[in-house]
Amino acid sequence: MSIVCFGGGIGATRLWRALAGQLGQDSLTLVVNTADDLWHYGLRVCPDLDTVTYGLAGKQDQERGWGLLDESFTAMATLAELGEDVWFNLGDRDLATHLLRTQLLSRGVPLSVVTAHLAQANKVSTQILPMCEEEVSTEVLVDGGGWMGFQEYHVRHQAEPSVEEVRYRGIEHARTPSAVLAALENASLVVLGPSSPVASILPILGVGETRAAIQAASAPVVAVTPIVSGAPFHDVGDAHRAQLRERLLAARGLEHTASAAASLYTGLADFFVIDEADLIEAPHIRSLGITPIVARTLTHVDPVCTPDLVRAVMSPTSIAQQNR
Ligand code: FO1
Repeated sequence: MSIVCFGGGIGATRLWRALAGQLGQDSLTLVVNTADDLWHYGLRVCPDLDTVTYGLAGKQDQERGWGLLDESFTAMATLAELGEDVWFNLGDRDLATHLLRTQLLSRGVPLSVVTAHLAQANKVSTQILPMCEEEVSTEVLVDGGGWMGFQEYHVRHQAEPSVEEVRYRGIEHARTPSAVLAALENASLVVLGPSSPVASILPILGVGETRAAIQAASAPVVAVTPIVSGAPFHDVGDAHRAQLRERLLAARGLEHTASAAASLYTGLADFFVIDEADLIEAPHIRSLGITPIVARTLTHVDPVCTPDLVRAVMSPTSIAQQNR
């Protein structure tokens, strides 16, 4: 079993951990968004790469969803004492990752090699691939303001202002890594994770020939909804991420619904996993040429849902076998 998974960040990492737990870490290849990376105090920070690495290593702070367990923020508190406006928090232990990454990059080591080194150092055997080597930056045009970087909008401005436009600066120069193409050729299943479609999946699909290579792969492609209508927010972070997703979808003229997310994967996804609460959206998804699969997806609200979601994500492999 060889599963190629696209997406990163908090939502997708929960699913990658569940799949790795069931099938083994070596069964997965993760292709991770780097368009929300930032340079901060001279350091290259790759939030989605780090979230999946820490998540698979069992070192992720589950409550925050990002950063490391047993973290302290003394360096940030000291920067504040020095008069800095600290709006993006790098934990003291997390800083070590950014220091090492930045030093290796400055010596000419490619991001993919740095990422593999960090995975190995964290005892993670899953292949974790950045979506590309080139720097791509998600930027948003906010209502009444100018263009700003993704993290500035998401963290500093708490995704409050509405967004008129989203762009992925530098994407035209980004090339699909050969390791991504090789993984897709050997894949038995392709998964588009429950990540924010506009922030975390579309930048990956926009790189070079990635979208075309997924379409050309013989493996079935299943996407998982990040949106469940009427779901209770687990915590403040959950509510904030929903608002961010909603604002970014609105910039594309889309509603914050599972079927709107599915519409972004038309011509690409064969299957789309929706939550049982959104059964009513199934006909709409079918009309997009995508087969809906219904499951209990809120694994962070109730861990009991995890086996059901894993079963749903894996089900296209048995359908593909039956059709052979
Ligand atoms: N998210 C926040 O809401 N506030 C932060 O200060 C913050 C810092 C941070 C540092 C390292 C890291 O890997 C992630 C961090 N995140 C923070 C999460 C991050 O902004 C996002 O949730 C993702 O970029 C979206 O996937």
